[in-house]
Amino acid sequence: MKTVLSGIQPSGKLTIGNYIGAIKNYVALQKDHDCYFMAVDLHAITVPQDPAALREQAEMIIALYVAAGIDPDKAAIFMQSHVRAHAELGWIMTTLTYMGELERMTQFKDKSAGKESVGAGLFVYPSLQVADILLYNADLVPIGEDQKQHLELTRDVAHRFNTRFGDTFTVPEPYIPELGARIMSLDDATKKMSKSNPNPGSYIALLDSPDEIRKKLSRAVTDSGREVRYDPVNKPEVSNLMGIYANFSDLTLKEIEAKYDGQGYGAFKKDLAEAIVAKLEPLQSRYRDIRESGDIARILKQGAEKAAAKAEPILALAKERMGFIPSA
Ligand code: ATP
Ligand code: LTN
Repeated sequence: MKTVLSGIQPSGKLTIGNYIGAIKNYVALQKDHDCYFMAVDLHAITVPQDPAALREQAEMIIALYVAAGIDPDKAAIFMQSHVRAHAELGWIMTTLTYMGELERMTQFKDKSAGKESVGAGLFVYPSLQVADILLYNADLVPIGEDQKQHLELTRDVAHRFNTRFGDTFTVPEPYIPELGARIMSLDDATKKMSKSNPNPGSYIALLDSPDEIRKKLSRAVTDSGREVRYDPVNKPEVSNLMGIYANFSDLTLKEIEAKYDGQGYGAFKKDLAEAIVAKLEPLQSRYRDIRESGDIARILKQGAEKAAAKAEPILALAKERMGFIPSA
């Protein structure tokens, strides 16, 4: 059985971009893979986080994983910081990553742009991600397109380690959705929808109320035409909304075009809002049940134990290959 690993940062409220780009595939992959899904809290602190908000956002991710359909008895659901091997292999991987490689990372460039002081952790962030993935010998990593560059770095560092110290790590493959790999902001189709965007109108959060969802979609930017047609180059805003629609319904892009032929954007946006509400309402109700059940601590304990059991021997082997004296 192949191994799957992925994670989301507790750095804000999860959006439909996180759902389409990542969580939807986590749910699909758990059926026939050995799965590890975490909230990457050690990554989230590479930009300043308020402690109370960090805790709340981390719990939110875990509860949303379960509410979205990840079964904690099938997949390990855990906090990155509960499995200490992440921090340890993370350090080791910073020593195997080149400065030039880190300087080329677009996520670092985007997140540090215009900031006066930037923590060194933001720069070495990708090395920790390399460790996250190699620690489980993951074969597949479900991610959105923005993470492709980090995955390529992971593959390069895995090769580098294997060449220097002998075959140790599996070289992972990305698993990126065909439609929805990059959901764009509702207010600006040149920017990725992102949970840390200060404008809440730019994203739909998985926990937004039905009325918020309707309002945000009615305000979503479109072009001045009235044709519902998939053409990402010339009609990026409408094409983005169509991609979201296809992901939240059983309709294909062609069927969406046919359905709204000659109708303008009003009816299309209204139906899209209802399609999202219909999917999110049951998810939100499961979410509330899980938060109220007090079950999260147990899920996290079980998940961390399963994750550590897989990770520890892989870390021990890597250290031994590098020449560390094994502890007795
Ligand atoms: P932040 O704004 O804090 O950087 P984010 O919303 O970009 O966060 P991450 O925690 O960085 O989310 O990403 C979690 C997963 O969701 C990753 O696999 C990422 O590729 C995916 N993802 C995030 N945003 C989108 C999006 N707009 N479209 C598709 N996938 C996305
Ligand atoms: N860098 C990712 C989050 C992340 C991740 C991982 C994703 C950290 N470790 C391991 C997949 C596998 C992000 O910003 N979305």
